[in-house]
Amino acid sequence: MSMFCFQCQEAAKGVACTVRGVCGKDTDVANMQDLLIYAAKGVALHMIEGRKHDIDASAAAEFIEASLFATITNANFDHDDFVERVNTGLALRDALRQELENAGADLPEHDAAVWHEADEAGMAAKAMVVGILQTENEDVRSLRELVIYGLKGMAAYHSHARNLGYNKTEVTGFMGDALAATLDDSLSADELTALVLETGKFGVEAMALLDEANTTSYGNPEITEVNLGVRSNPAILISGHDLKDMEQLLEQTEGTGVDVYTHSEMLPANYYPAFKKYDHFVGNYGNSWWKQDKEFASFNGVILMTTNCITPPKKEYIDRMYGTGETGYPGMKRVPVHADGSKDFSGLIEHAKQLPAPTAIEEGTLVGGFAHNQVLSLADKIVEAVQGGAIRRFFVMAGCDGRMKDREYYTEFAEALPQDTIILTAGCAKYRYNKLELGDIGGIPRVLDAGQCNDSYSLAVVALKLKEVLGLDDVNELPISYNIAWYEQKAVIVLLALLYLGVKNIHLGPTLPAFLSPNVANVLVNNFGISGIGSVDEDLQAFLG
Ligand code: SF4
Ligand code: SF3
Repeated sequence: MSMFCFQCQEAAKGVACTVRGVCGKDTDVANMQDLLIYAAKGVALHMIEGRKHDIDASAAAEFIEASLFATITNANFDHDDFVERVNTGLALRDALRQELENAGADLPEHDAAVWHEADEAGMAAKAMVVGILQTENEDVRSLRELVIYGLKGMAAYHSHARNLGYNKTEVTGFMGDALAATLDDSLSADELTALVLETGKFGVEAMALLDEANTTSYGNPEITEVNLGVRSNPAILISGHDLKDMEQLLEQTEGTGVDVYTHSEMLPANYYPAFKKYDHFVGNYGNSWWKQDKEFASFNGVILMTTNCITPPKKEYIDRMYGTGETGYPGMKRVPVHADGSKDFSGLIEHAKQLPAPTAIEEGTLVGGFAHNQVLSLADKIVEAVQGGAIRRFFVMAGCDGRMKDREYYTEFAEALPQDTIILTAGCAKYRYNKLELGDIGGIPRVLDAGQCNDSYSLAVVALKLKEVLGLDDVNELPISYNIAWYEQKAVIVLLALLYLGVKNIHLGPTLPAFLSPNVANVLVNNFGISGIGSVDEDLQAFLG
């Protein structure tokens, strides 16, 4: 058995993981993930046909979204869960097919629309012939996968919005259309390139929807000093990106004597008015996802994963780890869900009460909460600082963190930036420099954290607003440079969204995606000025002249 996965920045040797994922994903899981994406494509073909006959597509859309999300890097490592998901998809596809037949519609003929396997061995064999390498032309393969990875990020963001009651059928419809388009051998490279850009357009829509969902539900993030130390109560550590889970956890832990802390991408929950009001919400514990082996161990209490990134849990703490949403890991417990979709954290609370309080690993505070509303309330001050020369340039350093040594570049780059520059950040990339003492410019901190990776949208809103206030014609005339770090597929949709918004000359690191063929990489270089990173000195020189 072999596998082929090159969807993240840590793809083995910068090419692909073929024996076992650097992330810890094994061959069986990788192949079953491929089969799930294939099942989702089959559902998509029927969804498209069904639309012409007014057949309800909501279950199909939800399945496609969940499948894309569950296969994102570091979300789900549970082989049996993927087998079950594939079977659910086939049942859904066949039910839709029956409805199409009843309506006298055309029935999709592609293999993805009709295949069946009787057992797991057959499914494993099928998985081997529907993966990425089935597309022989490397440029077509590259463009198809670029679309699919963008869709994975889009699905994650739309799913968080959906959990808050926000659902945009244009976005979910596009996910189905684009996924089905990756099966279409008649599409030219130019047509697929156009589809890549359209994916960016819908990425903007998904992120705008999630921004609306988050801020309407929980208020606008505001400047906040987040505590990094610990208290002496037993506690639950919540990680991932889902704010609806955060809300329910805070509600259910209130008054129980169990404290709540955030880890990694949940840090920005500290910035929301609706969450800050809870006294038992203590602050943030630890750093970005890849340090969880040490930090989950020393946290001592219960750990709740709402989304990626999970690293293979150590035996010291897997028995106190719980997953929800699309997450999965063999041996990790699941949070029970009530019939109305609400979650039952009572078991986690009782479990936490049996466990010791967290061991302190840091103290002090860190400041964040600079999403668009907060930044725009400081707009006058910022514009004055830009026009008066106190702020020379902004550096967008959003995106992901990862365990590779060459990511030290981002800490060094942040340290080397001159004092009259400001870093705009979002996503777990920030952990490379958010605890450095970088000072402020006239009271404006030099690192402005907008929030999670999806809140990179906030940075785009700020850029567009600054363009308007400064009376510029083009967003690229702003004194903003982009030095973005990527790891998984949410960063792919953020990148495609920025390209759609017309942002040029983005530097992407620490390495360019393995899934970009040389020709596709050339298209991005020639049309959008995308480049990789060099040494800190060379790059500073290039950015600042
Ligand atoms: Fe490798 Fe990344 Fe795929 Fe994991 S997600 S198997 S590390 S390319
Ligand atoms: Fe981080 Fe996984 Fe991407 Fe949401 S938690 S940014 S890597």
